[in-house]
Amino acid sequence: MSDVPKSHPRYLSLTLRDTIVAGVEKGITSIHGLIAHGRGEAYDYLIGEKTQPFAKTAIRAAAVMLCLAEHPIISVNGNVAALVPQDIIELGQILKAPLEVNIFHTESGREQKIQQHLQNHGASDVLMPTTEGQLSYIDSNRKFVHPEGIFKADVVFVPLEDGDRCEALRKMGKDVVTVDLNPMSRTAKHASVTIIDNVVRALPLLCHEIKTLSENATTQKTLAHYSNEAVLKEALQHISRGANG
Ligand code: PTJ
Repeated sequence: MSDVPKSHPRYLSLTLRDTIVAGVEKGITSIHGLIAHGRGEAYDYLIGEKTQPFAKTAIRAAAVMLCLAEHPIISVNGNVAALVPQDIIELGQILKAPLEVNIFHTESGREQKIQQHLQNHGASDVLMPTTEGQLSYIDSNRKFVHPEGIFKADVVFVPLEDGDRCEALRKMGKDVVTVDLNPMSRTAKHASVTIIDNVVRALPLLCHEIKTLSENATTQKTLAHYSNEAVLKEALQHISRGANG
């Protein structure tokens, strides 16, 4: 870890950078993940580095969608494994859903390192990509999935996605819940529910929302009234108000 003093005005953002750099050093995060993180930082800056109302609306819908799923699955890439290992494991435990390692940039041994990293943090059920399960409409490494995981799932939680798989999953009739700071990304536009927030803030809130839901009886009304398009529009309006204000 670097020696950023706690008094630094950008302490949180700088420690997150340390975390993602450590992910690369451990071999779980791709070097490309640093670029993706930088892009995320820029959008986070624009949304005010806080969970905004449009994200809260999406978190509520995401909680309901994941709770109502018959076979929910949580897809984990190199950035997510580095930034939020504990929260992603907790989400799996609350939903009783397995985690599945699925990465875009193929690097020898990285999938196994992510699996091991999650297990070191206490995960018991971590599925791995296979050649038996393959997604249609996609040519990248992300097409290799587990037959009992992403292949079979009706709802896929895919934070920090690069777009191609989100579209493929939707074409295959699956619902996709994503977390993406960029409201203009292909993933944000194609997902069923897009949480425009930093994954480090959104995941604890999502876990809390699901716990509260299970205590109160899950309601389909939230989903019936949810519009992902409206959420994306609100996020863009929020960004442009900031830029103009
Ligand atoms: O481990 P791999 O090989 O699967 O690679 C993972 C990355 C993230 C590198 C890969 O999926 C990729 O290249 O993604 P993109 O196309 O850069 O898209 C990532 C999206 O996540 C961008 O829209 C970023 O703005 C957004 N993002 C980055 N960091 C965060 C984020 N969204 C939420 N929270 C973040 N911390």
